[in-house]
Amino acid sequence: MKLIALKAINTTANVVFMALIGAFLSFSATAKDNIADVTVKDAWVRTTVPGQKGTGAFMSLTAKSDLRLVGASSAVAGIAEVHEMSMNGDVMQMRAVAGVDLPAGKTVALRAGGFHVMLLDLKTALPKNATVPLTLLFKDAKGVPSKVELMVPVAAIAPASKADGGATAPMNQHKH
Ligand SMILES: [Cu+2]
Repeated sequence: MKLIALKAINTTANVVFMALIGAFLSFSATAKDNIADVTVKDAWVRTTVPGQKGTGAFMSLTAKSDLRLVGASSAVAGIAEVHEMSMNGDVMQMRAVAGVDLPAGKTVALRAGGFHVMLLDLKTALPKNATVPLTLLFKDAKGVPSKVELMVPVAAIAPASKADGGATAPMNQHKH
């Protein structure tokens, strides 16, 4: 009888131990999913016409501490890349870049003709007034990753900058 009781205690201890391991693992996962302290303003994604497979996302980013925009992802795109557009003579070219530096406190614009987030292999047409989920991926100087999740409106042209300077709502605060 005593032996059984001890076994039961032992099992309970194991369960507690496993729960602690689980808590530790989920804490580790949370640390990998750091929310970047970046203010995103005036974000928009350009509309597409049927059959169009790529489009750009534009916004201004202000990081609280030195960060680098290193990537993006979106449920509507098979591929999302950080791109830079530039003029080569008369020809507008764009290419994927490794990242865009966001010095602390400095607002960096991703806009037509410059840096942008390129959404490729689009899975759906993006008509005006649609909303696109977009995750921006950052790294700090030590390589620690962080991210920001957004719901970005689709528009044909850059929306006028909001007078109140309202930040684009993070997804978890987004209201319909
Ligand atoms: Cu591009």
